Amino acid sequence: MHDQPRIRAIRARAVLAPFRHPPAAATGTLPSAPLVLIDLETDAGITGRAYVLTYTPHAQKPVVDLLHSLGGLIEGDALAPLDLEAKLTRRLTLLGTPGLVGLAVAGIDMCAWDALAQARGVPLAVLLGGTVRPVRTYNSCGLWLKPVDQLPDEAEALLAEGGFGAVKLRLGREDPADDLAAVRAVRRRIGDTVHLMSDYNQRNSWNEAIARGRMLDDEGLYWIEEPVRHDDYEGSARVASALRTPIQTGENLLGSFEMLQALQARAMDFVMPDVQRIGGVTGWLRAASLAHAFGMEMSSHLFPEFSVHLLAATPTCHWLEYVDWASPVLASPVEVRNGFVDVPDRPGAGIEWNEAAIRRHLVP
Ligand code: SMN
Ligand code: MG
Repeated sequence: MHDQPRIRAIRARAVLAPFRHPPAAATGTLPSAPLVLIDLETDAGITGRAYVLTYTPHAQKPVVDLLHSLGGLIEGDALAPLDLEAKLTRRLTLLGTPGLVGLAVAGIDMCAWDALAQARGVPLAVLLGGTVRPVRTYNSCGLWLKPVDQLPDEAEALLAEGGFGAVKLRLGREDPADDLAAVRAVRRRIGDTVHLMSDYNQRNSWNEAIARGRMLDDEGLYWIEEPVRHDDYEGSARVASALRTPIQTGENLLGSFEMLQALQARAMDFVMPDVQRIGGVTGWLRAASLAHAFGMEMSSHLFPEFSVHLLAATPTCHWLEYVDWASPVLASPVEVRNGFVDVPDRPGAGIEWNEAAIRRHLVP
């Protein structure tokens, strides 16, 4: 029998991390990033680390409390992520695990996988059977819903900061003509060889999405993301079959069973689960198998620190979404070189806190 570390405790802290480009999407705005930083301590002297994003500061304290009390449920348990997931899911079946509970469970799962990879002395991607390799990424840090004349300079600056070959533009202005003007202004500046992703953040009815999508169908967009409400799989499927531009969705899928339903409904051409909503590393692996079975390219949503490892172990690996939202509290933030992020060549997922910065941004 090999040594199996056991879980000692979970500690969680809330921080508000400042943005370089505060998000302003069709779904709303964020003044700062409300993060919950999680440490899972084991009896082997190894600490697993991850963070979750609550989108609103009002949800931070409840998630911290949930993490502390769920930590009590798994104290003394073996560091075996699949067993922990099964135990927590079973204990929470009557309540169900979407929402804040799901975020907490996903955060614990990510910490457990990180700690296990550290215990084995390998990067998370390697523990999952992949290799330390570069993953293609696009810059998603800017190009929010702002005046069209500001976009070309910003697009150019975003591309330059990591030698990016791809960038995402947010859509969903009141007047569809303004979205078209935004796409054209950015395209004119970045040229034809740079990939331009776009995101409606669920703002349209499916009729509207088709009408707006037809206006953009000849603009060479790499994908149109979330054209309709995220859970309207049938509406999204109608849009996908009406347009030539690929439809991308997935950031709001809660777990692999929802993903299966969306895939079966042909709701999208490309899929991009979010590691905290899909159920952590465990949920991601299940989602990656589904994407493989459906022959569908799979990208990530936010969380580049974990997602780079996961995409390196995803059979239909497509694009890493690069955002720097947690960078202010990380000791070694994700770095982009020539449009790629390297899987960090150190044990675990590679998350280490910048404690001095955390003290500055801590929510008391
Ligand atoms: C997004 C994510 C988080 C907040 C606002 C907007 C966007 C994306 O949908 O895909 O990055
Ligand atoms: Mg999106």
